[in-house]
Amino acid sequence: MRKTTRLRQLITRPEIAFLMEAHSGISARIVEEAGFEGLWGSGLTISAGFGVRDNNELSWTQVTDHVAFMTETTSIPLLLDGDTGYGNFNNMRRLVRKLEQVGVAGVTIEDKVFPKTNSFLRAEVQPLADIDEFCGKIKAGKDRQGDPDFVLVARVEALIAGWGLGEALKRAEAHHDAGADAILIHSRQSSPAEIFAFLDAWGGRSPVLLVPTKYWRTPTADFRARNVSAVIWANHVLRASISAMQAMAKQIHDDESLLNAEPNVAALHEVFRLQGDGELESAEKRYLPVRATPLSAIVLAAGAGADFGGLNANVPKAMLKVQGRPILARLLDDFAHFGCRNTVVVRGYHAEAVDVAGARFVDSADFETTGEAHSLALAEAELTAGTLVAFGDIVLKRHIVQALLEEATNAITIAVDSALAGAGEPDRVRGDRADAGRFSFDGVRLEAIGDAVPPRDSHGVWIGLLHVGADGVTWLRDAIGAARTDGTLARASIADLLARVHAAGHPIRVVYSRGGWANVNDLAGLVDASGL
Ligand code: SPV
Ligand code: MG
Repeated sequence: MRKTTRLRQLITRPEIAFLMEAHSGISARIVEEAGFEGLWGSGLTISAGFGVRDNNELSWTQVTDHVAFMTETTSIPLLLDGDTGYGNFNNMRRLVRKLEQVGVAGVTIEDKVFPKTNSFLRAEVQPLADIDEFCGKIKAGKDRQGDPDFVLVARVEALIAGWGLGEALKRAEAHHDAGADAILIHSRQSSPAEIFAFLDAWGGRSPVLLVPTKYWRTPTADFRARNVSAVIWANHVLRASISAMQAMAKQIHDDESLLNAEPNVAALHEVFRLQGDGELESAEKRYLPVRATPLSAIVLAAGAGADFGGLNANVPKAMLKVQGRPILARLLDDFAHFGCRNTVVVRGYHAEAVDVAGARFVDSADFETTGEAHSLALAEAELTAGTLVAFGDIVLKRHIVQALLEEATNAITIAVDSALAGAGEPDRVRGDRADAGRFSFDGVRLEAIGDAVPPRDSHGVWIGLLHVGADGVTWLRDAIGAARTDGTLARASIADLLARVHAAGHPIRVVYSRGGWANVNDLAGLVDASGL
């Protein structure tokens, strides 16, 4: 059912309806969840929420833009307090059309003069509109509405302005004749007497809405007994939040701590729930591309490092800082950037000093006498399809990880720096082709790795980063098992394991890049890394 139709039903059915004030998207949602059938978009509380006065200090477009958030977050109809219609009949026509566009179900306009003043302020400055002029505004609004069920409520301010019952009835009659769907009769008295007198005299000629802010002691049974169509609780959600905000701001200010605050505020997950985060989560599942396999990482950070001039006396090289961040933390950030949420770090030298957020740890007791393959074997259980294996002492530019992941397959894919082709570094690599430039690096296969590659034949150097796919997991585990069996595991390098995989006839893919990384194994490496 359209919200307009629903609002019309609420005010025309025999049973009383209750409209609750809201002034923002979140308050509107809270009101709906409380069980209310309709919303009152209060001019007073929307202005107050912006910290301005209820004197048309907000422009009409600021109001309509804001109210759009309230209708977007709710499914119950909203009756907007349209003040005096923000001008003459022409402004009123524009208002009605705009309100329909933003999903507002109805509007109330009051027979005062623009810019209006809140009805409870200064009785002496509540000039009433000329009746004919106001009736023209009602007609213009009704003529312009596109949806026949859009509701226009005419609000009679004669009692507020102190003109008495006779004037109130005269105006109600005129507004009704001009086409208003309902009358809102307002009073500033703490007794409902003048409202009841009006209701008795009006005799149900049209639906009537009340705002019992001042005559709040009146039992709702009395409104029911007089066939009131709808009661508007006009400002209580905002007033409740003001009290809560004042108390909490003061408490935290005085305590300089959140200790007494946290138990007395809505939980953060309640905020997320009200914002509709649950919907976004399921939409993400539906619309975002999913990685076939989630990304995880094993980082080998057991070694002390060579010559750092004492910098690594109490921390392993992976914890040395580059541009203010430990090398390991930077690496984890780089991996997290590509969706890696599960990292295991193998620690050894000064294990207690290796402490980075978001990682789990495996400790190597004999890191002094063992090498890379031994460390990897300690984390063997973590080797799953979609695992990055990396040395803990490399500093990278992210495009290297990106290129590796783009080329990654079910096999094993290794990142190779072709700028070091022909150099005598360890972990030399020979592919079935040299790096022939930016657009020709796809599909290169490993032919040899490590000492088996004479420097002059090398196409580059493995940078200490590889990706293992589903098949690669099995091959790498087999290689670890074989090294364990022949007693070479303890001293073996990762390159040795890769050589075994290759020797067993399995394909290893090579992804070339040029520079953009540093291996921080000594002071010179640390200097290189700072330039990245
Ligand atoms: C409002 O809520 O803004 C109203 C009702 O117009 S009252 O404040 O009582 O005028
Ligand atoms: Mg108002």
